[in-house]
Amino acid sequence: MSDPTQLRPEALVSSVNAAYADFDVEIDHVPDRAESLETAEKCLQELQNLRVKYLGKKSVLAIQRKLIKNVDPNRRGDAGANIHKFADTITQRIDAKELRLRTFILRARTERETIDVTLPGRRPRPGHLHPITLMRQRIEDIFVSLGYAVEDDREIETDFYNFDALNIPEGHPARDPQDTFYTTDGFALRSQTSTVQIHAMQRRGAPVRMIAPGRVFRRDTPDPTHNPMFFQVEGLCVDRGISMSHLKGTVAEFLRQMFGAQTVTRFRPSYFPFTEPSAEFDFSCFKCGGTGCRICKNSGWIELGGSGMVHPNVLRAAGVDPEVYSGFAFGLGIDRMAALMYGLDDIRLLFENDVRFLQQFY
Ligand code: 2NL
Repeated sequence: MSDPTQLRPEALVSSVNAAYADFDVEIDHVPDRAESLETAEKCLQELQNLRVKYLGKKSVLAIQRKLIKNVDPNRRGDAGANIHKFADTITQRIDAKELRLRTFILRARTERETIDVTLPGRRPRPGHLHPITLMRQRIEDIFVSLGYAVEDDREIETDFYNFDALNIPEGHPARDPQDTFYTTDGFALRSQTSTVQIHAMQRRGAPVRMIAPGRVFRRDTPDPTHNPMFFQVEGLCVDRGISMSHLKGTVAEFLRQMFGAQTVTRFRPSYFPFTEPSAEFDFSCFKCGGTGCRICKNSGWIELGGSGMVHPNVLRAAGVDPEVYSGFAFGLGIDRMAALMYGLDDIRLLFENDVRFLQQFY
């Protein structure tokens, strides 16, 4: 008579066979070949899950293996062999797939890390100087070659340096807050770089030959030819016996070096509070040579700046004796000159800092 606690080996075999049938379906769902490293890694994880599910501690196989002790000792052999056979087959099939996947992953990783040394290098994109800086340096180079020093100073000034020392009287329209930027505590943003030259004359005394390039500020409404901040260069030459002819010769030489040896310069009488006499200067058009074109608006001449003999009051304010020394001075707009040279129809483009624009000029 059979013991009711004894298990029939057939029951054991059939549950193992059923579990293996499931495994058979599941393992076939894991592809042998992956199309990418990522899918291959996912398949590897799936294989790991199958290993746990079919061979792990809670797998049918493990449970059945424990139940073997309930089978009649004489009939354990077949059931045990069956469990062994499936454990081996499952292990082998998972191992085989895993090996293929691991080989693929290794190759894919190596391929991904390969550097193609025959590829052309990435071209570095070095920056370049701003067109106004380039223009300023060209101007500086010319004047340095003529024996001038380049001076720089503060951009925020007292009324003395911005107006009084320049012989600009109280009540002059340039002092109007409509024209000049003032800080709340009464300082002015310099409206010309003459301020630098006053400081330099006070410091160095006469004789002096210098240029002062830099930012200046005027309360203009922006338009194609105006910007409330722009760049100016002023020149100053003070010594014994300096005359208007030195001024004309210097400006003419500067313009020849700038625009070519054929350049002709002309002076027209004008008025500035800080010079007497005063003159504005024009040069023959560098495009048409004087016959008339779009650049010179058909006049053959291009207006560039102002100049004159330094007013005695200005020399005195800077501590230089006008009875001993005389001097000439001039001023011109750097951005206006850059706009001319590069054919820009709007100087504000120079201050927008759009690299697509700036890259065209260097
Ligand atoms: C212009 C006119 C000018 C000066 C600037 C100057 C400087 C000193 C003394 C006397 Cl320290 N004058 N500078 C003289 C005449 C004209 O600039 O049209 N600038 C854009």
